[in-house]
Amino acid sequence: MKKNIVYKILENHLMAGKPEPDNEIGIKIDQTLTQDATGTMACLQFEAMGINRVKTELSVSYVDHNTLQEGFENADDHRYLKSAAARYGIYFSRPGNGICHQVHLERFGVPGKTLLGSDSHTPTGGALGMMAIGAGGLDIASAMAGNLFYLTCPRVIKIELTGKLRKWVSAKDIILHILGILSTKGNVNTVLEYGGDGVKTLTVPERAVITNMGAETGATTSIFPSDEITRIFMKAQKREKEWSVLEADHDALYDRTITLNLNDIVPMAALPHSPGNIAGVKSLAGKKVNQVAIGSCTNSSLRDLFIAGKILSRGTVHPDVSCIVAPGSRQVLSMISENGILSGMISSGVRIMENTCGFCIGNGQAPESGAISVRTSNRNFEGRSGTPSAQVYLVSPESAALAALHGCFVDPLSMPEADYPEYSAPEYFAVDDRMIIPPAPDAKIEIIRGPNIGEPPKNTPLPETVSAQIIIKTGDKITTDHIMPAGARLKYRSNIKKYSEFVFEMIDSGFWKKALALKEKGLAGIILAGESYGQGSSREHAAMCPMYLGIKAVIAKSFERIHAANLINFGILPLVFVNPSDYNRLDANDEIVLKNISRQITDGKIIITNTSKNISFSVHISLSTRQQKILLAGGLLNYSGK
Ligand code: MIC
Ligand code: SF4
Repeated sequence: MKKNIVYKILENHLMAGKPEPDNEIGIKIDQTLTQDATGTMACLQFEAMGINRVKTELSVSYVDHNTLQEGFENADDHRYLKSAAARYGIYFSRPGNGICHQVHLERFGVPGKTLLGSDSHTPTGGALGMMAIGAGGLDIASAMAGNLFYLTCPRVIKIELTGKLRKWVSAKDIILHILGILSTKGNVNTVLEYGGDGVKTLTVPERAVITNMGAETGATTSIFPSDEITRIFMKAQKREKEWSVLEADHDALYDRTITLNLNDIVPMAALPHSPGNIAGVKSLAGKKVNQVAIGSCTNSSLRDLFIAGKILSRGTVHPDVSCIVAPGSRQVLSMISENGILSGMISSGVRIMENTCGFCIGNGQAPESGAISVRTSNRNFEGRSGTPSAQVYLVSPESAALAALHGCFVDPLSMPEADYPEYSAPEYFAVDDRMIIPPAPDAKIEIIRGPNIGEPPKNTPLPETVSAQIIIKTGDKITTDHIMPAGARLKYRSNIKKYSEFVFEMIDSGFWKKALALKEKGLAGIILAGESYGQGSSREHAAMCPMYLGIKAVIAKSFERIHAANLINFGILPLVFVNPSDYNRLDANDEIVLKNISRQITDGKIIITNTSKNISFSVHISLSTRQQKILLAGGLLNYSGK
């Protein structure tokens, strides 16, 4: 049979289930990646599993998210992670070494391997021909313990690229264009596989922009072939030996094909407040801009900073604009400091930031009230920048640099072609792994915990009858940023009792108190939601903290993949309306009852009685036998018997 790249990798790693769309399959995970914001809890969960050393081929723990050390909490987490990495056989990428996805691409990714990461942008690794998937921390801990990763076998959409990008148009415009077609919902359990002649015109860092932001479609991952371009990149990273070719068979089968001629792509932008709200930059030309932020795991490679830096160094940052640049890695930073790009940026008035996630996650650089902030990152959810009234637009480095100089949006295609900076990738990158600490040769290492680091919370098995109250009714597209805010709140990630006080902070800051009051009365809490609940970040705290507050079910019109899996891992029922209009008949404070849970879960359909309104309605839940057992046990940690 003619195989696409996705099925070639899946079949090579298949350990359970039939590899057919919509079946649950279990695959072997070769590599894992964790970062400090999700990784501290993942590591605590790994410890709770009682395994001596990780069982993967490679596991790397990065510190890149919570690097603003206001108070002792983040530094304590870093110290804990460093000691746990040495103890359990994990490589440790020190703070200052760079953003996990950029560094993993540079130093560790290998074509044809599986990578599971506790971060939704793990698919960045697909640029090297890896099957790279984001998941909740508990799933990563379980993979580090040598267990299989279970996923719904995906459908594969082929994105056939032809032609070549014009000058002033770049990879970010391609993925924004694709988001305009696919949107941020309705792509659960699909993989985007790239092919066609246009692929050969894109270098690995450009492919990585596309696989990175593919996460915003909700797809399981995105993947490129591993070809000659991949070999050249890996050689330049002094890792040519780890390269191998990986291509789809001629006439391989796909669920659907989308063809894009790269010559037709124009500069694009995602408008507030969704990465799926797409328009051409031309339609924004002249609109005033207050902040420009260049960086994040989407656009912080040497190529991107070279182009942006060349443009910026031709002038001065506009007096009404605050322009910041955060390089993606120490490798990128050291190369731009050697080739003069950094000094060009400094002289144009750029504010140079640490090479971390920083502004992207609202850790510092919150813009002024009501600001128009133009960013090269991948998410512009309301409030994520740290300023609730800000309007965030996502664009390419080219569009961002022009906006910084002009103080307003400028259509890059209105610039003379001859002014487009010429970039050619270096023969060798500045490889220096001294900021990556290999694990200790044996397990005789003391693990150091600070006072903010608690135990992973435990749940109780699901009772046969759940008497509950709806605490909140949200709308569509609720992101995990809405459920569990990041930014300044992130430092409580290792302290679930404290972090739980911020559940739904932006929508209803009293949520946690209401939930705890119900819990004390012996009633469960229910969350009611619209379409695409749980978009965005993989943060399992968006399930773990509601669990801590006594939430037993989320009833929604639809769920996003990673969040639905996290809810199951923490013993919360992800229930989908059979008839979506029933959503309109329910309200916050309604009391509801779910009976005969174990039988109804097995049937896949549950009848719920609303005792406040004297009505009943049906929801469905589609679970494998394994997932049914996890839910009834009260979550994955209980199910694993630990
Ligand atoms: C994000 O971009 O939202 C994050 C912060 O990287 C998250 C991970 C987290 O919540 O720590 C993600 O994308 O999964
Ligand atoms: Fe970090 Fe932003 Fe990338 Fe998330 S999206 S990993 S916060 S840079």
